[in-house]
Amino acid sequence: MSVRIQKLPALSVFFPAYNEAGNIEEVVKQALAVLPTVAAHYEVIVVNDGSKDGTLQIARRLSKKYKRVRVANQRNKGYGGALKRGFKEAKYDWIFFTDADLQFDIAELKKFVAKTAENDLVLGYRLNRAEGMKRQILANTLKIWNRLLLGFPRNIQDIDCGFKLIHRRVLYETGPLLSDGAMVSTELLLKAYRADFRFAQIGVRHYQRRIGEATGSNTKVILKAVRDTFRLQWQMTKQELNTGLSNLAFSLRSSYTE
Ligand SMILES: Nc1nc2c(ncn2[C@@H]2O[C@H](COP(=O)(O)OP(=O)(O)O)[C@@H](O)[C@H]2O)c(=O)[nH]1
Ligand SMILES: [Mg+2]
Repeated sequence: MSVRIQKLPALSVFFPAYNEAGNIEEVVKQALAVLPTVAAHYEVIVVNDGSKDGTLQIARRLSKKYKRVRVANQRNKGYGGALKRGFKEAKYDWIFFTDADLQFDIAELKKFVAKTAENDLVLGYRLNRAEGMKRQILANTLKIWNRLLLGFPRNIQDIDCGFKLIHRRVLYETGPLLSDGAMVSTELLLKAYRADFRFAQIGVRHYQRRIGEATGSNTKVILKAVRDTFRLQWQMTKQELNTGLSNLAFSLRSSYTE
């Protein structure tokens, strides 16, 4: 029988935020309303990724008003850079992150927490994708690209869904993440998958972005993602070569001493 967890002892939540002045307050409030129902202790971190609008000022004001909210500020590094900062700042074992643009409903986190007893990662997949044609074509191209170039597993349904609950042990194992851009999700999941971590997938609703601008599919972001794929592929090949070589050295050494 599977165990349904209702409340985690502690949970870190962070939001990667780039120019989300019109959304950040509502997102944080949504989190503060849901979190007491899913965790005994929690913290909320807004990772301001070099926003050019008033995101930082609003986040700072919220952090003064709510003691569980804090701000991590950095110059703009991209989605991956923002995730890395969030992981570094998070102090609890379970870490949840989602986008700061109100495209998801944080209340859906309850279903995710229920799966934590037997998993290391609980991954959202979008039941509907509230985005334009261009974006969907891009997403499908990226999916094929990931499969061909990196051997990405077919059974992970939605790599880029910005709604993930992860145990810290996964991050120790996957080592320092290489990608500062959008490829970070591919890198994280691929490494976790190869390290045999247990994962569950849950469908979540996706809502239209009402305020602010989605920059996830602009040319700069795409070019960075392409470059990161090659870097990732090279890094993983190197890692495999190293393991292969040390295994070989080990078997040579043991046959020598036998
Ligand atoms: N595009 C973009 N998003 C960032 C960056 N840094 C953090 N983010 C956040 O990453 C999340 C996803 O970005 P978004 O543009 O909505 O991507 P999309 O929903 O995939 O189109 C949002 O919460 C952004 O605020 C960045 O440099 N670029
Ligand atoms: Mg978005």
